[in-house]
Amino acid sequence: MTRAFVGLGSNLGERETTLRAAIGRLRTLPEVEVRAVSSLRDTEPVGDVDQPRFLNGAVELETALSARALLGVLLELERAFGRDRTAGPPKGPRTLDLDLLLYGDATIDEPLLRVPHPQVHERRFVLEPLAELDPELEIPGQGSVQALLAKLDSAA
Ligand code: PH2
Ligand code: MG
Ligand code: MG
Repeated sequence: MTRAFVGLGSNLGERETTLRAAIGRLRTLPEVEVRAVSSLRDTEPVGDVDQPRFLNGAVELETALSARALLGVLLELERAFGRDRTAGPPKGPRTLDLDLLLYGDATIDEPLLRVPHPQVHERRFVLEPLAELDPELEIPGQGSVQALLAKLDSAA
């Protein structure tokens, strides 16, 4: 079993209903155990697309799935909740975004799968929920989530 962390995001439709339902679906998977769920927070959109505010959070899992298989499950859930990757800009509004943030202490650099998720260490809307789940959590190659948050706080 591998400990993994998944980032949750939504900024279209009934955001909280969607995120809670997606967590419920993760709980039904035989190869996945949901160990903890962070609080959900309303966040300012980050990036250059003018879009609605997000609801963000994170979940801690134990899984028997490989990182690739887990990613497949996450993409399937995004589709099941109405995510259409062919519509709109790549970083634009979405009903459901499930990002594989961490998979054990693995570093994976494949065209369709990058772990740790490339922007984890610089995004408050990801680091805060992770710190709530485990402040000592290490982002491979970047440091602990609490140290990374402290760095963001001290940045101008
Ligand atoms: N996701 C993005 C782009 N910008 N901003 C916030 N606050 N939360 C997100 O989840 C988010 C974002 C693309 O994945
Ligand atoms: Mg995503
Ligand atoms: Mg994302």
